Amino acid sequence: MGVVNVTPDSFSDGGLHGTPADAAAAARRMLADGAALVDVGGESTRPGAQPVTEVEELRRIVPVLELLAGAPVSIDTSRAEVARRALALGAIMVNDVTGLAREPDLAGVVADAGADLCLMHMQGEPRTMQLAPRYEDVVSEVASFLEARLALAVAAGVPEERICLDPGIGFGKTPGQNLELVRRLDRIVAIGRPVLVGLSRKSTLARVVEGRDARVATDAASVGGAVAAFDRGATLFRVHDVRSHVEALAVAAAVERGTVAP
Ligand code: HH2
Repeated sequence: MGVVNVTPDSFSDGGLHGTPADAAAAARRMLADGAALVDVGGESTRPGAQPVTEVEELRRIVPVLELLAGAPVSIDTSRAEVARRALALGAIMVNDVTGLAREPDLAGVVADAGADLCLMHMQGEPRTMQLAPRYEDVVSEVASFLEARLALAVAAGVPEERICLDPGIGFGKTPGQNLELVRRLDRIVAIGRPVLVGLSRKSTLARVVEGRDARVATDAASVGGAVAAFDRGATLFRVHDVRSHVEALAVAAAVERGTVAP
């Protein structure tokens, strides 16, 4: 899954795509590089980010989705109305970083459209989530949350086969908690749905490589994180540099199979 942020303030690519045409061109490059889908988002969820209005979120994403008609697009939103508009414009998946906590009606919108749904765990909200993340056991708490949200989505009519789960790396978690979630990813995988991870360029990886104050990790660090998550059962990867991840994960998968051809 290639990341296409149409925001002025996203943590690694904020302001990168100046116009809708730039964003759509970047998305098409990611698909040409081997992405299975592109995740278009109009509201930054980086630590400290302020929410944008629904009108502004729509203003940012609609022109990009219009230009991407026919391409496999996921919409990164936690708002039901934004999801509804995006699905009407051809998006095939909704990626909700609040796991239906912000607008539970979103599940019905996904169900009506017959779309896929990604449910992610977040503690708190982006504006404050990194101030004091607190867990007894981060892995079992994230797993319990995801199990409960999966049940909620299914009860709202989204078929289980259309749902994937995401531990939400960096969303209300310390660097140690993020690494622990990847180390024990088997607990999330055991829920029985495909697991998506977003480690790409996140500060936990930069901390590992560069020390305390680093904020944006390199693509090499990101690839290392993705391969470690793959080894523990992740099957979907939300990434900025698609080509390096496609190549690294193709090799990791070939080693897993023990054959060159899939
Ligand atoms: N991470 C970000 C945004 N959306 N969605 C899922 N499912 N998983 C993630 O880990 C995830 C996500 C944050 O990264 P980015 O989009 O690059 O930055 P921003 O939120 O500042 O736009």
